[in-house]
Amino acid sequence: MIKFEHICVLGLGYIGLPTASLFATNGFRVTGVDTNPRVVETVNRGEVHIEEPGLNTLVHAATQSGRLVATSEVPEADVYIIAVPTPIAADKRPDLSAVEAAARAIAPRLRPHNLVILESTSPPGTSVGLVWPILAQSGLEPGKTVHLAHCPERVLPGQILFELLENSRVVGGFSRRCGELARGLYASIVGGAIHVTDVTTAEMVKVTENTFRDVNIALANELALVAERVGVDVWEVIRLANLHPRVNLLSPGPGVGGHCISVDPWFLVDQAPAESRLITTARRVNDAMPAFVEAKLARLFPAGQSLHIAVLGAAYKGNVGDHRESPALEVVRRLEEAGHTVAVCDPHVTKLDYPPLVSVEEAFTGADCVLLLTPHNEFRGLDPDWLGDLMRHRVLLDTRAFLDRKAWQAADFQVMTLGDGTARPRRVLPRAC
Ligand code: SAJ
Repeated sequence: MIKFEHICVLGLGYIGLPTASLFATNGFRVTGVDTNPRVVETVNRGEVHIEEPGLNTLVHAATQSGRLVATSEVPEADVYIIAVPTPIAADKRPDLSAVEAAARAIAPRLRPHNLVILESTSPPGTSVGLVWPILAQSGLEPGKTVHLAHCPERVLPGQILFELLENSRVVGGFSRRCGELARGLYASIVGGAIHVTDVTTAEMVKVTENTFRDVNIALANELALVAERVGVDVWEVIRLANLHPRVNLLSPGPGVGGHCISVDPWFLVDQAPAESRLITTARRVNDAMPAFVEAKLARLFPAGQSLHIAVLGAAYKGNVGDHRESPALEVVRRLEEAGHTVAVCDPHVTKLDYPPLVSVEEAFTGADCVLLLTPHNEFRGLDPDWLGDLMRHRVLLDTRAFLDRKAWQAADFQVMTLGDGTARPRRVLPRAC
């Protein structure tokens, strides 16, 4: 029976830091490794560099106990967990350089019976085709003297800690034994079921989950475009269609952002471009939504007019401060490029290079239109009467159908949502019908 005591987590980001802290607070000795010296210093002070509910307290507890220490050097350990970013490059191809660098840093430290786990979401084939050949340079044999598994993270930003503990996990082993060893390790922190499969299947499962969500959202977004043509409200269509027991459409919006759903489908496309036509189209439909928002807004005012637009939200989704790949920022960029003045407020985003964030009052003062892009709960508490008095025109375009339409209408706002059918008049039925 192999006993794991010392875990080295490579990458102290959204997944690595909570995972390292959870293992530490569950009795393991954990070394967290990050290439960014500021991250190492912050964690060793018991603080966090990312915004996630509850993470501060957990990291503080882990470092206070002396069981979590951050460093920039990979030590010898029993288990290595790779939790580094796997972004896409400008050409939409996966950039696995951080995974490769992590594997290269681990290889010289490997000893018999070590377990190496890739947690980073990766294209199917990464463990076998990229990670293992590098680890094999240690002279150890896969599935025999050293163990390799893929345990993709599946947690939702904004509720990472809860989901790390409660979600089920899929664990893929290079061999059955590798999978069982990884299952045993995760069972010490995970309350949900742990399903063991082979390593490449586990990689594809994770990417499939996010691709499913992306394609579903793309369908909702496409329905919003169709509804605008037909002249009906897509939100009412989706609400009623979802009453069917076998229909579960997600919601339209200004696009799909974040570091997961807007990225991971490209991992499948990269593996099989000719076969991934639907997946590619879904990505393109979602990426086209910021342009659709801009066009819908432009139609509300006389052509050529330069507007002052109050934007609610910069984060990629509601109630988080993460603005990576945020469609809100793409909408803002487009509006500014079209000559409009845009004032953005976001109570969750703390660091943003551009645009500068302003208070709600500043954003609304003199505005021709309010544009809601991110559904933060705080925006539900806004007082349309007071804000309307600050504005030049009382117009609201709510891309998430999030605000209380009746309350804003009662304050004399002209209220539109994305896909509400107001872009064009309702089409009459063709005569043949
Ligand atoms: N969005 C819509 N309409 C919807 C739902 C979401 O437009 O109906 C948009 C959001 O506003 C956001 C984007 O999609 O811009 C993605 O948000 P999300 O909440 O759907 O997902 P993420 O990226 O925050 O987290 C996903 C999750 N995957 C699945 O639910 C299948 C999470 O469980 C994964 O762990 C995470 O990706 C990841 O790390 O891969």
